[in-house]
Amino acid sequence: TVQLTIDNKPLVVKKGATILEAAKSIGVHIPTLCHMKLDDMNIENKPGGCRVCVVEVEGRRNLAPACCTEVAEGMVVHSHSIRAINARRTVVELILSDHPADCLICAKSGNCELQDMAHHLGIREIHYKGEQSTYREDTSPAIIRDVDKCIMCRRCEMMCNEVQTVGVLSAINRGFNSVVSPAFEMNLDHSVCTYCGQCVAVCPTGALTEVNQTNNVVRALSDPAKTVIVQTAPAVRAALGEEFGMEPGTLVTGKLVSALRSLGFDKVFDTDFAADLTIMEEGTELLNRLTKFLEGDKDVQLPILTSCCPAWVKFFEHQFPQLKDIPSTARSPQQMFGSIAKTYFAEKMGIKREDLVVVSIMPCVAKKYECGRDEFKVDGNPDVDYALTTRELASLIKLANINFSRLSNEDFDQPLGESTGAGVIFGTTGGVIEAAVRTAYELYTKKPLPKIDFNELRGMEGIRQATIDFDGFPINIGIAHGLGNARELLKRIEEGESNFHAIEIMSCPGGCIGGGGQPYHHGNVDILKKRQMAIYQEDGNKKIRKSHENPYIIQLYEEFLGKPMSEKAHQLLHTEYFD
Ligand code: HC0
Ligand code: SF4
Repeated sequence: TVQLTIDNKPLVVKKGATILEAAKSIGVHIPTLCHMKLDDMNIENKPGGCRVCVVEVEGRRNLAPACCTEVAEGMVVHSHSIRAINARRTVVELILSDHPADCLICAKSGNCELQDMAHHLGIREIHYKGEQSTYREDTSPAIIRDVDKCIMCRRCEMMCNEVQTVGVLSAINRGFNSVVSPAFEMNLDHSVCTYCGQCVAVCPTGALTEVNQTNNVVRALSDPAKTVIVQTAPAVRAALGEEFGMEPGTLVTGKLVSALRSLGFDKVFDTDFAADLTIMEEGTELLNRLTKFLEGDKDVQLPILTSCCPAWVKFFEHQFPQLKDIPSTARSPQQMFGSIAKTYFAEKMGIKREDLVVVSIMPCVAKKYECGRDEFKVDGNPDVDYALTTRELASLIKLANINFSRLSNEDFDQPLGESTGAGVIFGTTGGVIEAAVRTAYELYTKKPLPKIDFNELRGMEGIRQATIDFDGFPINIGIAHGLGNARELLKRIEEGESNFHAIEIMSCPGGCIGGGGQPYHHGNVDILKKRQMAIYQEDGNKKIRKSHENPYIIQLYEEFLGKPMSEKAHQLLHTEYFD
């Protein structure tokens, strides 16, 4: 251990800790801009680049960046001496001298850490005149890069390269022109970007934001010729409240439904219903493959990989095309919902496909890209028309002056609004495979589950594994969240090391609760854990907790689809992957 003093308070910390960590341990807040640490996940960005965290250390001539200076025995630190404060102001003024001053109309206004920092430091004047570099805006199906607003904190680079191992973003150019960009200033949609949105989730400024489709939705809602229905993803209900000042982990399912009804949607449905449907298809596919395997079929593709996360799909299409026969062919719940809505539901209601608009509310930015993929369109008409992020929905609710916290709780509409606990847990890492196990176990063993909660599949570790006893047949399950962890697991499969039967992969750390479209968590992993707890709480509250017991799913098969993996189910609920 090391003894030191920070702001006249003595403390003891472990050797190797930084001044920033030491200060935090006694509740001293040192402001940071480029630094970001996701505790427990081994994710830390500390390039020491912005210098906002400089502190005065007695006996040292230069100020020390707290994020990357280790504590030393007897160190005496002053975190807010006049020298430190002046230096911070200068640093931020220099950043601002090279930054567009369009806060009033910036997409990030109100959520911008640079704006907050300027306010926190009381900057009223910019004494320096930088050279404003100008880059063209890069618009992709999911993400907009407004590169003039890049401040080179390189958090996005950390997420893209180290956490996701996609490697699209890196620093280019020098001096005032330096920014983070794909190689050769290529557009994102020409790169191997997965649209996971983790760069957007950590960008402190307006340099990276999602494509905003709220106006398209408002226009559709105002068109009397259109029937507009909405589906909400599992993870949205565990995070939307944060946008309205509620504690992280507050479940707002009933208020969410009520707000969507107030906004004017004709039907408020649930993606969780389609998650149950996904389990019917994917679970059956798993059992088919297992049966063939047990019969000695050497060509059977195991392990089966989940396929509901669109960034993960794009990742393996680019990076592991040789493995493209392994993932389940089941479409994601978002797309299954759209497909069923524009066939079964439209027929039931007597609405023409082109007069039905399907909107989804997703914690994800890649869902915008997914719903635009050609294979999910019929004669150019997409199964899902618009996918809004949780943040975009919050802005719509605010635009309509809805007092969210005072809304009463309402229930989803039927038939596409009924879901089980299994559908709900899709929203967190480990949930999709737990939902699949609940159904596959009962279908395989023809016995009721002895217990519904599979705690061995839960948690936040990047790669997890567990063996579940299917009445004498041990099923080996793998789970990875974050694409870097997924890559690690895929490598093991390629090297023939793995004896997994089924693997769940989600692109975002934490799964969908940590999606790139969720309220900004500013690196606070506790927020993700609270959202995760909320998801399991919702599951526990549900009367029905296994997908195959959802009465409306049973009805859908009876009235329309026949049985799982039927020809019709294949046509409407499955897909193929491309190199
Ligand atoms: Fe997810 Fe989904 S669980 S990807 O994380 O599978 O976005 O919440 O909606 O589609 O259901 C996201 C969340 C979904 C889908 C579902 C899956
Ligand atoms: Fe990288 Fe994901 Fe951002 Fe694409 S969306 S640039 S893959 S972090």
